[in-house]
Amino acid sequence: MSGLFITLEGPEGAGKSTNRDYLAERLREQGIEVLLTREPGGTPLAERVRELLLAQSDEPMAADTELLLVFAARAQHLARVIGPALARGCVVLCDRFTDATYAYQGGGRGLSEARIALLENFVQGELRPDLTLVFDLPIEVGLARAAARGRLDRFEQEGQGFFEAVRQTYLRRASLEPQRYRIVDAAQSLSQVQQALDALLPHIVGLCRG
Ligand code: T5A
Repeated sequence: MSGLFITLEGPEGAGKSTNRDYLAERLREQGIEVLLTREPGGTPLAERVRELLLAQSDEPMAADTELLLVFAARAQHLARVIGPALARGCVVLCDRFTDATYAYQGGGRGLSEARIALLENFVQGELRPDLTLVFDLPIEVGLARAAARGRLDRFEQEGQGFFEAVRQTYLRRASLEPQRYRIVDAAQSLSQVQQALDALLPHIVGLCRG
């Protein structure tokens, strides 16, 4: 695989989608071919799995079911979109990936990291992101931003403890592998966050150009 795989992560309402688009613009200005995508989703079939994951339902979803659905969507996304894009040398900017599984299904739901790692290896082989930007902010700030947009999805209705565990899992993973992760203070104003991304741009462009 000759492209570059960049993922954007963080708790609810951290500004991942907004800043993914901003970063894509900056990279395209440098003549870099960029593919934007997201998880869960990224293909028509994986988007249908996303709907199952986010929808409220009278039947509670077992944590293992949730985990398997996340990885089922990911297998499809990798086969149809991410893998081919990396093979043709694209920079892939993906809004959430497997770090979200460790954060939500691991930290939030309490599933073991070993179980998640088993599926990660099965579905992804050796593929891991080359760079992961973690948009970090106090969970109440992110939840307020998400709530301002309207109806909450199934995850957004979880409690404070769930989201605190999500946030701490991201921070712990980032501290264990500092060469892959960059933490962005997402509680700042949008223009300050984008200044922070501008400061990271030379590093990102350097990675893109190999
Ligand atoms: N999930 C996902 C799992 O459980 N396991 C997995 O493996 C994966 C991949 C959906 C859910 O799926 C779960 C986690 C999620 O709960 P999602 O849609 O990507 O995933 O998640 P959300 O966090 O819900 O997406 P959001 O769209 O809410 O958040 P974003 O993308 O972080 O934020 P964004 O850019 O849409 O911004 C939200 C609002 O805030 C404003 C924006 O304009 C927007 O209105 N905003 C700011 N306002 C002030 N200051 C700033 N700095 C701002 N930045 C953005």
